[in-house]
Order: sequence, then structure tokens, then C-alpha cells
Amino acid sequence: MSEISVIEHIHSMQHRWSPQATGQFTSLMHDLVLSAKIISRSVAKAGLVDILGGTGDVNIQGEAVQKLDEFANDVMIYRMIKSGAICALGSEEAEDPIFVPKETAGNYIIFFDPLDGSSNIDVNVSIGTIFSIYRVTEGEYFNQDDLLRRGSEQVAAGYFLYGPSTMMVYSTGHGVHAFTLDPSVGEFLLSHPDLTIPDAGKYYSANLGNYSKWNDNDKKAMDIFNNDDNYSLRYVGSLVADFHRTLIYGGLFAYPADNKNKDGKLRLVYEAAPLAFLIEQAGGQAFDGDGMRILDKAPKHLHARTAFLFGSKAEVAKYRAAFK
Ligand code: AHM
Ligand code: MG
Repeated sequence: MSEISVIEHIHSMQHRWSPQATGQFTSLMHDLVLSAKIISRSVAKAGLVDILGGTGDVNIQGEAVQKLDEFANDVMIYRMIKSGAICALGSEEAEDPIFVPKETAGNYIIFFDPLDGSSNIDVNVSIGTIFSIYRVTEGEYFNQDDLLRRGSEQVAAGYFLYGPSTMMVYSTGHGVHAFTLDPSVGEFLLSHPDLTIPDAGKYYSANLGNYSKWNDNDKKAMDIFNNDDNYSLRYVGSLVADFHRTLIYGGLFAYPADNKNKDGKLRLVYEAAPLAFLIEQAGGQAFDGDGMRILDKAPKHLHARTAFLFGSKAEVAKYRAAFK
């Protein structure tokens, strides 16, 4: 059996689609993969070392910072800057982006949610790291506003899922490919080439505890699934895990806006845009609460939130039909 590591895969994709590439992107991905291996190692030992629980701080999102959140954030920032491939980065855990000094800057911008699913850290439920990569031409970015790009401009996006196995799922705009970390060799090996989402699925996913706070259209849309015996409910509460199940099995995920989170809860730049990039590459769809394609949305600021609906074409259409 031929075993392909993620870095070999990235090399071969570059050779095929961007033969002029200088290697900076591969170097960025190499350090990203290394960051995830380091985070994965700590996640796996979470109960054995003093890394469970909160730090006592509250982040920019107003949420309690977990020790693992902070650790993952530090690892990502350190490794990404060290890669020499980025000119700026933004983290869901940090208020402001970091700009790399010109002398050591590369041509890429990376945004990440270092550890998504924080509420699941202490209970050994799947969590993950989400990343989103943009390219700049030299001298193109000057300040924070120049970082506010539409998701459709991403050159790559993906996530690492720290579950029963650790996986990496990524796309550079040429399909979606998934790798599983083989701990015995310490490499992510290609396990799911050219992933596509089924056109229809039997699971739907939402925090139904928010039902009373939704507007009438979202209630009506969700009732289609609540009242149809062909659908089963699944909700992990870690976006990466809910996304991964939806990608593999098909179906629907929805986190609508509600009267508490008027713009939705999930973050456009750090969560929705990269996952929308992947789901479209896999043949699915992703919209906000007004039926706007997530990838067409221009973020007003780096921590902007959005309603987020994605999944198989059939279930997304059913949900959207309730709005007509
Ligand atoms: P986080 O990035 O701080 O972990 O928050 C995002 C998480 C997502 O993983 C998940 O989809 C959502 O928040 C769950 O929200 P809720 O607990 O309101 O259902
Ligand atoms: Mg998150």
C-alpha cells in the first residue's frame, strides 16, 4: 500500500497546480502540521498533566480562557511567525492581529481558531484547530482593514480534529483531502482523498436549546427536521466535530442568529469562512441567515460573527425553503 504524507501531498498538489510556487506555502503548511502535532500531543495527555481547566482570564469573545486554549494559541503564534511564510496572523483568541516585521515577512496571512470547542476540553470530547490562509502581493497590506478579505479569496483552509484519532482536512481549492495522524510514524497519512459530501444526509445539527430565541423563519425551518422521522439529531458543540460528521455523512448544520446573539455566535473569519471553503470544495453549500453565500461576505472586523448554515444541497435547500 502506498502511504502519502500530508507534506508529500501538498508538494504534489503544488507541482500540479502551481508549478511556479517558491516553496513558501509548503513551509507554512509544514509548520502548521508541526503545531497541530504538538497541540494533539498535549490534548492526548490532558488529564495527566496540569493543563485542564481555566486560566482565570476572559478572552476577546468574553469567554473563559482554558489552559489548553492558551497553550494552543501560543504554539500556533510561535510556529507561524517562525515559518517565515506569513506577513500577518489573526487568532480568535487575540484581540488584534500580529504583523510580522518586513525583513522576516512572507506572502501569506493566516487566521486560526487555535482550539475550537473549548467547552468540550475538560470532558474529553473532540475539539480542533481551524485555519484559513490568504495570499498577498508584496506591499499590499498596510493595516488591519486590509486583512478583511472575503472568504472566496482564501488560497487554502482546513482543520485538525483531535478526536479518537487526530485528523487533518484541507483544501487548496482543488478538492478536499483528509489525513489521519499515525502515531507510530508521527505523520499525517492520506486516508480520505477527494472527499465529497453526499447530496443528502439523515442528520441535522443545531443547539435546539436556543429554539425559543430564534426568529420564526428559523423555527419553521428547524421544525421541518424536528418533525420528519427520517432525520436524527446530532450536536457535539464543537464546530469542527459537527462539521466533520456533516462532511462525511451529509445532512445539515445550523447555528442561526438569536435574540441574544443578534449576528449569530460563530466567527466569520476564524470559523465560518474556512469551513464554507471546504464544504463548497466538497460539493456542499454554506449560507448566512439572509441566504448570502458565506464566501461572499466581507467581514466588518476580524471578530465579526455570522449565522451559519451548511451541509448537503438537499437539506440546505429544505431549510432555505422555509424562508420563502
Ligand atoms: P469556541 O471557539 O470558543 O470553542 O466556540 C465555538 C463553539 C463551536 O465549536 C460550537 O459550534 C459552538 O461554539 C457551540 O456553541 P453552543 O455552546 O452555544 O451550542
Ligand atoms: Mg471556535
